[in-house]
Amino acid sequence: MAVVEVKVPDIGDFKDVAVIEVLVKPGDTIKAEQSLITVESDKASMEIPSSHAGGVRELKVALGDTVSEGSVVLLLETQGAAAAPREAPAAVPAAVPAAPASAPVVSAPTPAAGRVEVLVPDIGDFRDVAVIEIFVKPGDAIQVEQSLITVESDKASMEIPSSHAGVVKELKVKLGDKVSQGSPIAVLEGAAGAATAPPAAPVATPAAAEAQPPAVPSAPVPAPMPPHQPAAAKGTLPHASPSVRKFARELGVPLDEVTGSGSKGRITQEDVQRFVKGVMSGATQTEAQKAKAPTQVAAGGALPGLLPWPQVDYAKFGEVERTDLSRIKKISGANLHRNWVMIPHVTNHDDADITELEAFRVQLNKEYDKSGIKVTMLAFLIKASVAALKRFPEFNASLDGDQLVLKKYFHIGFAADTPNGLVVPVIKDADKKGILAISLEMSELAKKAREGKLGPAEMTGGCFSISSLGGIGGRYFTPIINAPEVAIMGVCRSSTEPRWDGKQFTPRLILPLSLSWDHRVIDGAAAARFNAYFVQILADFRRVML
Ligand code: CAO
Repeated sequence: MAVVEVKVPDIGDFKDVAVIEVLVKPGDTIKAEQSLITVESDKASMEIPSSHAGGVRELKVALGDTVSEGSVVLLLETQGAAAAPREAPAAVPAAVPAAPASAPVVSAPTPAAGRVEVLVPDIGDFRDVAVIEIFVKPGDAIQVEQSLITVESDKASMEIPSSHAGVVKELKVKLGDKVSQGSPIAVLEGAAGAATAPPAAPVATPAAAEAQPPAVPSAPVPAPMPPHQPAAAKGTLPHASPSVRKFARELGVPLDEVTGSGSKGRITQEDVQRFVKGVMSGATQTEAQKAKAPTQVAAGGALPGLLPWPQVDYAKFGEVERTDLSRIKKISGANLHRNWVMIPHVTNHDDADITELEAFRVQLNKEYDKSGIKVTMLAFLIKASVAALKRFPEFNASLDGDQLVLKKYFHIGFAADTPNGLVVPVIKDADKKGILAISLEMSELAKKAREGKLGPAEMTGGCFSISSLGGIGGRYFTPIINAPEVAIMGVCRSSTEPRWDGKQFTPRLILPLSLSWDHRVIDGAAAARFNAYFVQILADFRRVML
């Protein structure tokens, strides 16, 4: 056993660069070539691999530290003869992306006066590297040194800046193209003096002094780089260009919580903006916010002003058994709790006379007996919901800050009881489907739900939900609104009851309904009208066509 100091290798012109990610921790066993830290300059980021295999004894860098060639990254405990520290580990230079992106861009004058073709400069060992971001488009006026594209190799990404100011006339690259030194990036027009400037002359800006092409490591790359190995403790590393990382840092956005929409999950500036928007609107929570969220009450925390959850030793009173909550129960529980706490719920109960509708349903089931389709009451309730949502659009809405988002589509969710807990599959565009199609789709979705095979797309986008306990029993209940929807219809078991028809009591099939609604959006009169209309439709389903 020996202890090796793993140092930052020759990383070209990268000097005093910030450590933005530490990918290993004391106790980790690492392989030679495994990435240890990511460093970042203004324009490029790169991962620094280990020269040796071994166990991490001590980290010598922390996030935010600045390092240069020779800085000690960590102490590694290694086995056997290979343990002796090596001055310039052979494997390391392979990781060195050569050029800082502020290197001057060689440009070629084009025949047209005032036009210049901006080329990829000397970027050291970067060859045939993929274009992963394009920051400009034809018509854009750009400045000298403004980033044009980001290129990426296995280990590092860098932005390529423009050598000239001007207006982008034509782009010569597209996403996914492979470029090397000399590849054309764009044609600029109106580049003052650009056409006459000697192609290799450094751009006359204050940045020019440090904008020299970097010292390219002379050692040839010995081997292809191993694939990126994320730190076990941190999970997958966020994949983003330096400018996006910088942008996220400025806004305090935790990049590892942002979902990337770029190729291979790369995080773009738009993704960061979307994340911020989500957090500001309350639609997204950061991990830090979640840790403080009231939904943690059940785990032993307490809402401000409320008593803490009682801690009871149940075994003192008798035999007990503990089981873990299912994944679905944990997720739906947290959602239901938030909705219950945050939405001012009111529930209106009503009764619908479904005597004729049930007779029609039974008749249809006889007719379609051999087709494999079972016409369910729930399908009629979905269709009735669509009609009521059309009549009362504020029920087909969501709150977004001070605005109401009124939906012009009709996607209806239905609560399904599964062995693992409650899920709400959604019938999309229920307004465009008939009772048979809805019945068929519902039974397929309910089957998938029970088998735990529903995909996220089948459970999102709902406008209004129905929770039917009709197959089980009960009279009325108070369903919890499935936010960001603003209302939900609860349905219980129908039963035959005497109803006065003006002359006598007659037996009628009565369906109990319980409509919960968000009092921030809907008021009591509207809810009563919604229910009255719903009841009217169920009593005479021909009205659905009106
Ligand atoms: N009144 C009387 N009988 C009813 C009825 C009602 N309102 N609704 C359904 N039934 C009958 C059906 O006709 C069927 O009878 P047959 O077997 O004789 O034909 C039986 O009850 C079973 O129906 P079902 O429940 O299987 O079918 P469905 O279309 O009514 O419901 C589904 C499908 C997925 C909604 C249901 O299986 C389910 O999961 N329900 C529970 C929903 C739930 O948990 N809600 C609570 C959410 S809040 O925690």
